[in-house]
Amino acid sequence: MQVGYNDKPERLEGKLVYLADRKGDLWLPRRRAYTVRGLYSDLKYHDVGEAFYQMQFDGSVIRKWRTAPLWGLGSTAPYGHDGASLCIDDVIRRHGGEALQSRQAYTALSRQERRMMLDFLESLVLYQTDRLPCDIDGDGKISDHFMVAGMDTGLERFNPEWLFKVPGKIEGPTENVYGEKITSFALTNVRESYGLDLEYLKDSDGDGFPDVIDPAPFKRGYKDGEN
Ligand code: HEM
Ligand SMILES: [Ca+2]
Ligand SMILES: [Ca+2]
Repeated sequence: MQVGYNDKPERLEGKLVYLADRKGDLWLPRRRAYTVRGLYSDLKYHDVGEAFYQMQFDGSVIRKWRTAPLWGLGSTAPYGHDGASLCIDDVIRRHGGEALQSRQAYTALSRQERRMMLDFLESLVLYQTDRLPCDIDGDGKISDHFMVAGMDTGLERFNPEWLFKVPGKIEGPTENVYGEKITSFALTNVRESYGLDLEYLKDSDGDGFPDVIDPAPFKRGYKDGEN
């Protein structure tokens, strides 16, 4: 999904981008490389000092942690693998070891410069793709009343259930326990849309073992709970 800011409705909007080409009846994946922007991690392990060390129950000590991607930082407090830092300033000041110079550079900034740095880090917020307005049927518009399986689902957005082979059909307008009018997004065709009756998913006794591998497909429990 390509996401950009649209000045007119003043919101982030998405657009589906195909990573495959249609050839006859088949979709052929392009398999080309792509760049992920804004991850802010080297995805490597570093010793960032004692303040991050963790003693395990067997007495061994974990000294290296994988650099946590900073995207989403603004809404993912508390920080550090242990969540021991309640704010971003705290977790930066916890850095030592291989990151000592970075911490020193940070603490040497003026108050105002530090504020700018934190403002930037706090601006790294991830959005929920399934709530993002998005043109998923490719007609070039984002509909306010997107119809799926004959039901008005409201704002057109990237909800995977709309893209199923058998799209999810929502319950639609109803009343909640307070008598208020609401739209229920509960699916009324869960079995068909999720393919729960497909040969390899069908689970007649509902014990989590599909019939095809369940020695007793009509008694709950694998081999009736014997083993
Ligand atoms: C000014 C530069 C830096 C800033 C602003 C910064 C910021 C941060 C923040 C905000 C976190 C917490 C992320 C979270 O919990 O979601 C973090 C974690 C981490 N950072 Fe940095 N960092 C800096 C430099 C470095 C450097 C130079 C290294 C390594 C050489 C490093 C290694 C790590 C590691 C390994 C973690 C994960 C710690 C854990 O999971 O407990 N950082 N950093
Ligand atoms: Ca559309
Ligand atoms: Ca079963």
